[in-house]
Amino acid sequence: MEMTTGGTGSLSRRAFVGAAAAATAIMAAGCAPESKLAGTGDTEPRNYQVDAEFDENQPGEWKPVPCWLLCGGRCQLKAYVVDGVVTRVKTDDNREDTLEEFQNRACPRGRSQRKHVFAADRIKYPMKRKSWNPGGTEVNGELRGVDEWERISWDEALDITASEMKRIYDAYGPEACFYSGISFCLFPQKVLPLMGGYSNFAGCTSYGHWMLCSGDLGISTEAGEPGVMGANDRLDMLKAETIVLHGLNPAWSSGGSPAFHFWRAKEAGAEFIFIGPEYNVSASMLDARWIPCRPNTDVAFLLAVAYEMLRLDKEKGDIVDWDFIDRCTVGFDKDRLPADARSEENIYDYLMGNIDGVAKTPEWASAICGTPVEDITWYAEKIGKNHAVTTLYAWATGRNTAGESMPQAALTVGCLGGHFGKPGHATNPTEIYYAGNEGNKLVSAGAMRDVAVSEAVAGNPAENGSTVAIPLASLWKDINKGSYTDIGNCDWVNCTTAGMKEPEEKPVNIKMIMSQCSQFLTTMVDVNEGIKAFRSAEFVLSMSQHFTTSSQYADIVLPSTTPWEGPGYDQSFLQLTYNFANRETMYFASWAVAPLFEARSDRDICHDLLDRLGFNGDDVFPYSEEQREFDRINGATFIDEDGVTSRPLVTITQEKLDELGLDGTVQEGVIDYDELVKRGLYHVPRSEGDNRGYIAYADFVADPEANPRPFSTSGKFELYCQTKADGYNRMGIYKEEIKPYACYRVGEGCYQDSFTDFEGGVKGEFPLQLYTPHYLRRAHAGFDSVGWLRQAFENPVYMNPLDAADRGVSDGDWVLVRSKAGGVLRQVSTMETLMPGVVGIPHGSWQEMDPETGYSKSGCENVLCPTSYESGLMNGYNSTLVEIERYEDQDLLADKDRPVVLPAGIEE
Ligand SMILES: Nc1nc2c(c(=O)[nH]1)N[C@H]1C(S)=C(S)[C@@H](COP(=O)(O)OP(=O)(O)OC[C@H]3O[C@@H](n4cnc5c(=O)[nH]c(N)nc54)[C@H](O)[C@@H]3O)O[C@H]1N2
Ligand SMILES: Nc1nc2c(c(=O)[nH]1)N[C@H]1C(S)=C(S)[C@@H](COP(=O)(O)OP(=O)(O)OC[C@H]3O[C@@H](n4cnc5c(=O)[nH]c(N)nc54)[C@H](O)[C@@H]3O)O[C@H]1N2
Ligand code: SF4
Ligand SMILES: [Mo]
Repeated sequence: MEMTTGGTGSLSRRAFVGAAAAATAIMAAGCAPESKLAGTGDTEPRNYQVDAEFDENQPGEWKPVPCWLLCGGRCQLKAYVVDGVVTRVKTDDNREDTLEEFQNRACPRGRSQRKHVFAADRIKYPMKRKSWNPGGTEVNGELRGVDEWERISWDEALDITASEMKRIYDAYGPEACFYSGISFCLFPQKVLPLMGGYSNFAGCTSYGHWMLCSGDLGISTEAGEPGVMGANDRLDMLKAETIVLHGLNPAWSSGGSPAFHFWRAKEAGAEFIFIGPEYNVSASMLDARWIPCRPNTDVAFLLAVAYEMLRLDKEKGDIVDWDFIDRCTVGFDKDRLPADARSEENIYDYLMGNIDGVAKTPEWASAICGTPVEDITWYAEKIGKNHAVTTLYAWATGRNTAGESMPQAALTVGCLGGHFGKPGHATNPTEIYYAGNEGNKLVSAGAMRDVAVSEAVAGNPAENGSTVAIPLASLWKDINKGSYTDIGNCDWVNCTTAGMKEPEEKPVNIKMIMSQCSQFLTTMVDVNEGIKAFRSAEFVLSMSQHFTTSSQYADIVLPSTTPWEGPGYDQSFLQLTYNFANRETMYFASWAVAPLFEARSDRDICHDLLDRLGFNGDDVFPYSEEQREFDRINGATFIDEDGVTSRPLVTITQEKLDELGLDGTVQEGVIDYDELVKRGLYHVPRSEGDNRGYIAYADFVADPEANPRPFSTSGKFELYCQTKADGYNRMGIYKEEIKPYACYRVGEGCYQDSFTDFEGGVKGEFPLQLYTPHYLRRAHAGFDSVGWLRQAFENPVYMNPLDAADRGVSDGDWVLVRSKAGGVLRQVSTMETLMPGVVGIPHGSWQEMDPETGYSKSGCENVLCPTSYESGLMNGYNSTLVEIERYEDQDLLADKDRPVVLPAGIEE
């Protein structure tokens, strides 16, 4: 196995510089094969551009391996394995890189994946926190995060875990167990239901306000996530005259090939526009025109755009697509209200000022969103009906406290221009995994055999999922105060507001916290409250690959394998993320090495725990992972050249089944089994004019009566949506009534809140608006301890030079960033391309708290993002108000020089 120096603490400074230069070169080159670029992680500087030592003739083999985190992309990695040791990583080289068959090339994180798998902070053995003992009497919870650790055996670890779970479930009931993560992972799927259920959060960390009402409005949610499949495919995007990135940053948030699709559109002549608070790297790459807009003010901006479209249409015509409004929408004005409308109010009257006396003019919006008046007018004309406009929004625009009208404002503007269902025209709330290439999947994996826990264990109330749903925006605070307001939940898949209910106060009494496959102690708002919650529990369990924040604050840590280790890696998490590959690709990667140290797969851990909890692990996991992995291949299908017929992908012979000793179907496909396994992916070719293209909403727009939108009451796009208003208002968390049409509202953490006197221009205690971009160094919290990435990407606080000068700080200075929730220490990086008054801290740093001051030394931005009762089922990460001041402390280490946190007390 490779010995790695993944911890930054053990690398020399000179090596940092060399590796940082290499990573920058990777980014700049973007396309050179990894075998020529990768270093070995040893301590001497070397020429990373040409690695003369690498010899493909040495005995070994390239194995396609997964790149598996929630990173916004899905690319190919291949690991060169010599005697069970991975010596090199490269990316997709299965075919030439052409427009038809682009390569799925890895981003810097994927190219560093070797340093992630073989990281110094991989959990090597089961561990127990020294001052904690089972039984509930020797907890010493305040020592969580600072205590020492001891190595224990697997038997001991599983026995303790099972006995603690039984004790807590017996004494306090299932609701006392909080599963700190997303419920599609194995522990909440296969173990906790059998125990009678568990507590979980309500809402969604990801989609923001796009989650709650997109379906109700008629926006695409059929693929499970709001907006996925709501825009056209990559070849159609070449037909757009104008492409608007509204808050979108594919170069960072959709690693791999998507940036290339956008680049192709640029080459094909598209003009790009970026709307948001910073001129980000994607905007810069595409030479976009920047329309500045402060965070959390997009609704005001869009309302003024709609106002201007109507004005210009009246003045000179040809801006508004009235035919589209008539055929495909309801609710534009009082003559077009839907059947279920309970009010005469409507968006037209609201825009004109007939409802609240304020016309939504560019001047009105500009005072809020900071966009120059003439930019609003220019944009309104630019997106008129006769231009082929594709507008792609980031979910980031909905991760805002007052963003409940964001989806409807976007829809309204898109409908006025008629930008749906036609070549080159699209309006879509997100572009992450399928960025720049939306559409039905052209190749899919087969279903893996599985058995539902309710069937596996007779007589058990196994449908018990989460029994307590604490609104995520107040999650930790509610746990700490022992009660929460039940305002319902929403389904992450095909979400509508139907799940929102009238508020009901309920007690909550958490005694056990369990993490697996999520990093909520880093990724949820108000991390300091989260630490308090962790420290108050009787038992905290983490099933983890690395010594993450959630592991650092646990009592028992069970080492999980990564998908590079096998055999027997559970596919549940991986399977899900595989589906995020662009529509033309599906992965069938292999494992590369044996489990590291004593790590075991989540599946095996859950299996053995079930045995100890009084169940039979074999009942719940009756099939081998080899069989299930084979099912994915055997059942894989692709869409044939006619664009509709689904056919088997892989040729499987009886001899192959016999050789593998697995159950399956003999069939004729288009690729041989061995060839597929060697390649590790299948890529469906595309060409212009083929039958595999995709135009979102094409059927609906062609004939809305025959093809109604599935979740909107009227079957049309709802510019007046009674369901939206009723759903939001039912929860009772807003100070003012939410309207059935797109409406601007001042909420907690809004721009106006940064003033004590908005009209008078007097700023308050927290005058700066913080946004928290998804960052190329990490996939959320994933990759945070990888030395190469720390060296390549600083984790500063971005500030406009004017704001920095006002505070007497400049590049590299240490500052304290303070909000009402906590403090974070960072170095300043000034950017002219950031609106004054707006600052940014990259999302995902693990928390390392200074024990004396309580400030985050590691830059964990969610220490700053506050609990917000008004945000309810979503987190308003980008609505955080802060102040910044110089911080003098000679001992602070730049991020790249900070040692990786390792479990104290455990020998390395
Ligand atoms: N590198 C990397 N990529 C990722 C992830 C990751 O962790 N790391 N996570 C993946 C996941 S799960 C998701 S959900 C997606 C999220 O993808 P997005 O939601 O698109 O990501 P963000 O980086 O939050 O926001 C993108 C840009 O929006 C702008 N922005 C921020 N706030 C506002 C606002 O209020 N208004 C406007 N107009 N613009 C604003 C900023 O310019 C920011 O750079 O990313 C995915 N991709
Ligand atoms: N401030 C701020 N916070 C945000 C956001 C933001 O924009 N700003 N974005 C939000 C968004 S969009 C999202 S989707 C959430 C994501 O929030 P999370 O889901 O909590 O984030 P991840 O870091 O992806 O969590 C997955 C972790 O599980 C672990 N893991 C991965 N695979 C396995 C496995 O097979 N077994 C085990 N045991 N562990 C595994 C890895 O440590 C990884 O870090 O973050 C949200 N948080
Ligand atoms: S975009 Fe995601 S899948 Fe692709 S290489 Fe980067 S981390 Fe891996
Ligand atoms: Mo997300």
